[in-house]
Amino acid sequence: MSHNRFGHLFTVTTFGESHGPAIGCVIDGCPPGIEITAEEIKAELERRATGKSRHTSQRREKDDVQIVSGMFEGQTTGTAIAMVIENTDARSRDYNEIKSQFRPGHADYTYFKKYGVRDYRGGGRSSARETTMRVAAGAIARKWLNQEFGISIQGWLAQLGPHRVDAVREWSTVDENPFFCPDPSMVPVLENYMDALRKSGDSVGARVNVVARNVPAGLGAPVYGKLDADLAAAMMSINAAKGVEVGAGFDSVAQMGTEHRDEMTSDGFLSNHAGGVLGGISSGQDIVVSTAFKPTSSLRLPCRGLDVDGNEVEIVTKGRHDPCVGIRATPIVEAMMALVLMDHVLRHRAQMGCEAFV
Ligand code: EPS
Repeated sequence: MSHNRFGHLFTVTTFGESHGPAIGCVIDGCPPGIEITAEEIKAELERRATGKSRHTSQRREKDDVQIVSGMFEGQTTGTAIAMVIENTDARSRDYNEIKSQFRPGHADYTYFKKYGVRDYRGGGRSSARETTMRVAAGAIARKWLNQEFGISIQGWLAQLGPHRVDAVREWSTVDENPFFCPDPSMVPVLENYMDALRKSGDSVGARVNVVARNVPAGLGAPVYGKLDADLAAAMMSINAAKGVEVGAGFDSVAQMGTEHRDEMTSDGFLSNHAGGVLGGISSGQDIVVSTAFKPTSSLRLPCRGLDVDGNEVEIVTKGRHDPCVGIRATPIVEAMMALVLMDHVLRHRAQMGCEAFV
């Protein structure tokens, strides 16, 4: 069983818990010769990290990544890459009172039902802390995809609670505000909304979109290796993900065939309702994926719940929680897009040989 491993040829195995000594990953199948430094990986990690604004968890992790294998003189060697990050700011005492309680809406309950063991410290393995390593591995995949194919991957916040970001106004603003919002005029609205939300003690959901450009046609395979199925699985594996759409997604339900089909001309496709995937195989169009994140379930507002013995108890969660986990999800969906594409490029080459992309 390999439930902590992602991918087929470019595989990423993550390990570690939120309050354990360290988290880490092992990447197997990475091509040699990718020039990448710990600083470049750190730059990606910084985008996802907690404590970067008042709108996220105030836990302060340095996220100093140690590359302990698979790199020599600044490049990947082709052998297993191992990366480790120490946890330096875990505060397990915040969780003492819910040691034997299940937070409603949280994985506490199902982990216990499955394993019969309760690692109450910061959510243990179910913590979003694990996504750090996806971003670290994604940084390597991204770099290679860009070098080999000019593939670029860009995520953005498309909705936060009731506030929809209707249009991408300026890509450059995505990394200039704490929300990854592509519309600068929305940022003050989101700031005010989040300030009020934080004071109320409640949490809210969000939608994060991602687009991959310059993806060659041909990635993905019938019938259980569909690119869109793998993308959906990858996004759904992110903590708090509750829904994924590819292209027009659920809007397809109300569309007519004449509207949905992406007509083709010698100049290319006339629309992209398919989101860049036809029959599970990339078409060469932009790949567009949207992911819904539920509201954070760790709340200081009391609620009814159960303890491990089945007693009804009032539950109050302390600690440094994100009022909206979706705010930090943009770098994570980008990383998952990169990991899926990297794996599929290698799979396509493995089957189709050197001429795979002619
Ligand atoms: C998280 C709960 C919080 C967040 C954590 C994710 O953990 P703690 O209560 O220990 O501060 O800070 O996020 C991170 C540490 C991170 O690096 O993303 C959760 O339950 O998912």
